[in-house]
Amino acid sequence: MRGFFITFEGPEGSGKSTHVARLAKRLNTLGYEVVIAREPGGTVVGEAIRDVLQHDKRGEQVLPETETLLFMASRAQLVRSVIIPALRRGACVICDRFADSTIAYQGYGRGLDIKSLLKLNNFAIGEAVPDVTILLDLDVKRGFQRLKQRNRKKKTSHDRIERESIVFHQKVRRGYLKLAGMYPKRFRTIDADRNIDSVDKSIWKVIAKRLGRIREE
Ligand code: T5A
Repeated sequence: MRGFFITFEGPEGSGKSTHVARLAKRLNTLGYEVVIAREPGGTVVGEAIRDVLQHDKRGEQVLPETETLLFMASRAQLVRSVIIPALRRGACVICDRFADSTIAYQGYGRGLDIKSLLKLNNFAIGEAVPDVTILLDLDVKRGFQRLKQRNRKKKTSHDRIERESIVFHQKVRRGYLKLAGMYPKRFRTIDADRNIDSVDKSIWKVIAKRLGRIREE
């Protein structure tokens, strides 16, 4: 595949959506075709799954195994109908959360078997392995402070997974850091506890280098 596949990961409120939008704008300005996707969602089927998992009252009854398979189903659909066709065209695909979210949340957070989740992920993503994964690392409480402010502005409230305990979210954060250690070539961990422009600069440094826009250090 000729394109370039970037995923953003991190705990709640770490700035993924903010930086996905900024990076997309920058790449567009430079003349790249950019496709933005998000998980769960990004397709008609995926958005329906997102509603059940996050906002629908029926989502309250979802068991961890079922939740996992729903995230995988959304992913399988997104990969084959959006991500792979875009990469084959040569586009830059930027995905707001992807397969690592399941390992962090359902694996390290909920305690499901990591090896089984990795196998399921392989089945769901096929050949769509990210070229680079930006992990925006942030203290959990700090992330929730940001979400509180954002939700107040947008008049929204926490979704089902955001309502999990702080301990759950701390396990997720630690899980991400373990993943970054397991896949050092693909992951780049960025300290997200800085102002938006500084974080943006660090992200661009990583991406520009990978795209060959600046020389290797
Ligand atoms: N999930 C997902 C699983 O459990 N398993 C899976 O396999 C998958 C794929 C998805 C949920 O599903 C779970 C994880 C999630 O719980 P979502 O609604 O898509 O949820 O939301 P998240 O991806 O979790 O995104 P968040 O809502 O947590 O926020 P972001 O995108 O990380 O943060 P963002 O950009 O909205 O920023 C939050 C606020 O902070 C400000 C922004 O302006 C915004 O107001 N901000 C900063 N403020 C100060 N300094 C900075 N550097 C800032 N950066 C951003």
